[in-house]
Amino acid sequence: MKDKEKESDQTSSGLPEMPNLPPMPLSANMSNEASTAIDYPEGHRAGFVNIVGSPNVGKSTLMNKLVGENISIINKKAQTTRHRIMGIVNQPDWQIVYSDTPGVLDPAYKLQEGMMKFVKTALQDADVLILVTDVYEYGIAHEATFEKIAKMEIPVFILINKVDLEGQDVAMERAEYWKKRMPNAHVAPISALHNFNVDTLLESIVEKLPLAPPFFPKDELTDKPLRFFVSEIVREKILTHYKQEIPYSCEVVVEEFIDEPTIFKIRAEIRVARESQKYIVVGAGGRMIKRVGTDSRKELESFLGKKVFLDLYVRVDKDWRNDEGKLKRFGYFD
Ligand SMILES: Nc1nc2c(ncn2[C@@H]2O[C@H](COP(=O)(O)OP(=O)(O)O)[C@@H](O)[C@H]2O)c(=O)[nH]1
Ligand SMILES: [Mg+2]
Repeated sequence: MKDKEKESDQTSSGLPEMPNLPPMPLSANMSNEASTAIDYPEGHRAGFVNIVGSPNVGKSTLMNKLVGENISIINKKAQTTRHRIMGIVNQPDWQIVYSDTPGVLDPAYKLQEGMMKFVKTALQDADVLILVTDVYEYGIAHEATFEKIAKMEIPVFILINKVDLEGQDVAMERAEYWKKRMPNAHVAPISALHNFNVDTLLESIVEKLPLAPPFFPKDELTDKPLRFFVSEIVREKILTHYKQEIPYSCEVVVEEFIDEPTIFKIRAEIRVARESQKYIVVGAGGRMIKRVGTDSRKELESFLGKKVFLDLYVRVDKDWRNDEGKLKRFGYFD
């Protein structure tokens, strides 16, 4: 009898049956329909335009400007972006799937290894590559990545960002430097923050797109579900409010996300790596966490377009940054 029961737990392939998972809320514009179901005109162009570069050069700012929506969080602290985030721009006869990626670096811990994996796949599946640098940079933060890009046969744009901070001379000098280092690349100065040269860039990108059907339904804006953006908004507030290692030791996990007619009820946990960090994040008398909560709720309300009740907790998740199992659950590894 016991054996029989055991047997009934197995599917015909011999693998245990999938557990009954609760449904994941998806954003309204998310869908898993195959691209064959989408209508598109003859001569349609589509491609993956992937944005890479050193930390803090303005990749996410550029991505948001190109997409026209704030889908990637921006902060003056380095390593703000931890995931590969897609932003889709649609026109009747073309579709661009941009990918914002974490800044390139030599990984010092497992989380950063996961972040670099996103960069690696973005290098592999790009139809057009955008390497963002800024007026201060010679070379990029991870030379091996640069060597890889230099050997690519797809169109590569090298964009020298933040030209608003330096004169024309510096921009010209940097452009010469990059043209020498990568003669096949299209080099251009931009200011993502001030929208300088961004429209011209878009036109050049469209010209380089291969003939292809759309990859996503034409009304989709991103590949990520709404709750991903919820955790990112809270994480951005953590980057703003805390110093030193705290932002790099926090992960935000959305534990509950209930969409009611007039309100979103959200429960999120800030996971820290050590007990001492928990005290800092909570702050004296809970003052710090309250500030993060209030700021997050305000931004969530404007992002979601509805009232938000946000329940924010802090929990120690010991050394999560180096735990592959946990990182998998947080979406950093497949
Ligand atoms: N002055 C100036 N600052 C910029 C520009 N683009 C981005 N920034 C700033 O640079 C910092 C890093 O930007 P972010 O987009 O998060 O960089 P990422 O790490 O490469 O994604 C932020 O404080 C931005 O506001 C620009 O064109 N000019
Ligand atoms: Mg970024």
